[in-house]
Amino acid sequence: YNEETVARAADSGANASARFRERMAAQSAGGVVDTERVNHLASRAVKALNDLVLEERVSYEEYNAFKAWLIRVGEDGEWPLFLDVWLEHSVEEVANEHREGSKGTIEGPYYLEDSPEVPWNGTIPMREDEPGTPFTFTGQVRAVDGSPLPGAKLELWHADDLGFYSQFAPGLPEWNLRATWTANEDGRFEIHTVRPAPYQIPTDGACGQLIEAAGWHAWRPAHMHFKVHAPGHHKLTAQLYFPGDPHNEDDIASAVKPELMLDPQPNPDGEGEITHYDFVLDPE
Ligand code: MBD
Ligand code: FE
Repeated sequence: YNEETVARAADSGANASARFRERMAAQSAGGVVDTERVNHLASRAVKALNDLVLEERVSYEEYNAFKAWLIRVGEDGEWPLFLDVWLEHSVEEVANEHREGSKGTIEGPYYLEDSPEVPWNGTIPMREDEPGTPFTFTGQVRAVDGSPLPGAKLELWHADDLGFYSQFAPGLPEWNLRATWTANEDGRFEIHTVRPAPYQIPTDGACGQLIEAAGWHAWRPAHMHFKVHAPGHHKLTAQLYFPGDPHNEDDIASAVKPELMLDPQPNPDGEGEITHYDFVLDPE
């Protein structure tokens, strides 16, 4: 890819922050503040940081470096990235503790609502010369009692073969590699797309600065994001992964689970690879 299409942290961060703000604004029903709960959580958070300073004997030099870095996270618009990479997995663990159906995992910073609708066996919007291995994905959406859920909606978004997400990296068509399928009368779907590449979070912003300073790495294994929903059922947010990816064991976002592994095989009926995965939704 050339200079013009180079993704910059400040751009993807600003987009992620703006999109998040829009979604929150659309949802806000003027929620009542639970003073007790805020007091409890905020006090514990402040205490945890104070304990850290005291236990680790943090210096003014370290304190000021931390302050400068926090300011930069905001300037780079990387609060969504930072929080989704290093905190969301615990929130997801709490939220889905009692799920009976398929495992979920984190949403991450790059979800967009209202992606283009395609039929139950449709192809994802992609460029004419979209790089990457053609990938067919079949499956069924079911309830926990095993009954199929006809008309279930399945949203998919994933990075391209260079690890870029449309609307967060420049130079990509608006809805590239994002779509919504409607399952057929048997709850089945058949997705046609290309295999995503491993994803490196932006290295030129505040998160990248932290990763470099701490000697960490910036990689997530290749993954496909899903939201699956049907009337009367809890919406499932998940990601699916590919066996053998070097970062399945050390995902920077701690979002890989053994139940979320695909098993792609050469497609006997066409180009590229084919895989199968069923989604089971919990009743509301
Ligand atoms: C991603 O693509 C992602 O899925 C997460 C969780 C964080 C950063 C980038
Ligand atoms: Fe992702």
